[in-house]
Amino acid sequence: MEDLTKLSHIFLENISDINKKDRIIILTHVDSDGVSSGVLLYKVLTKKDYKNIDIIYPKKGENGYSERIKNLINSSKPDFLFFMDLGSYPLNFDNIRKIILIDHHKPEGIPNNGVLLSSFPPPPYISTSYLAYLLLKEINYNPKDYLGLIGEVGDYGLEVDAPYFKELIKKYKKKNISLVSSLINSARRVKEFDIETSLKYLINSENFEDLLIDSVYMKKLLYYKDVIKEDVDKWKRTKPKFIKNIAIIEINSPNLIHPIIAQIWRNVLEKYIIICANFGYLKDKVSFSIRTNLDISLLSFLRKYLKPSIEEDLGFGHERATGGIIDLEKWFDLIKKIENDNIENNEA
Ligand SMILES: [Mn+2]
Repeated sequence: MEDLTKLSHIFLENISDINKKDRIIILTHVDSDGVSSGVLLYKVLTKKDYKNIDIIYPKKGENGYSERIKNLINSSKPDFLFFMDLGSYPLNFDNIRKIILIDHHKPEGIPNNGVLLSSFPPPPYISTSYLAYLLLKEINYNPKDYLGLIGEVGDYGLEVDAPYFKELIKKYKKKNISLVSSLINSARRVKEFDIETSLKYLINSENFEDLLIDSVYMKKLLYYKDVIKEDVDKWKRTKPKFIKNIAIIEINSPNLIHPIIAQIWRNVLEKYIIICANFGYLKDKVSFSIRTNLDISLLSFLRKYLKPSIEEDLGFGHERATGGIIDLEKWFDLIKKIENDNIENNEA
């Protein structure tokens, strides 16, 4: 990644342009990194007396650059738009003074009037919430450290080599940070897609301890966590089908567990490309996740067979973690292409 001091200067320059009465929209991803990023920024800005702020997020199965989101943003006429943890694409929005993107995915371009603050490429592995924390700390805006940490642990786990990480993990304890992070992730994984609860859970906290007390939010999130655990247990033993070094696992769950199942198999079949396809998450669609431990680019792998598409959230993300949501027909076509390609390779 670029030098943090340099990035924070760019950040300060752009963030200081915002007037107290400006309309600000924070558009954020819905996983623990996204939700904690959005809330971290929201809390910093409200403390600084910016009053006209809303947090919005993509719907189930939607990404941050869909037509619906574009229309929603254009009709609510923000002066400033923050894009958190949603990647960066060269899409244009009307009449927005500035778009500030904070992210760690591989950028595909930048919107007009956009400034991208990115920790890509790693190392160090710095998630969006952690990058937001580091940037805001660097410019003395006093961000809440635990909000940065929750997303970092959600995306990259407990053994990260990032600034201040060791001391923060010690301060808040591995077990507790992991719990909170997985509670937030559970809200977006269950079929209810209850982001309002995970947002309120974090917004209502003044310090990390508040997240560990028995609240209505926590009760709900604990229930979601159980639902997901049970469902993962149910599907994790599904036998893969193999095409050369590609393992395909087909499941049928209403919950967003395909990334977890792919992750589990990634660690079992270390020399394989793992594709977990979920036929039950969205009606008439196949939602799939690709993971691998191999030193290859899954983005390039997938793009060999399919054109990346924003509407299908297809073929973006990370070199070792990507996926998409496609029609059944397109899915079977993809499998056919992979089969043909690998049979030819076998013969060569
Ligand atoms: Mn992230």
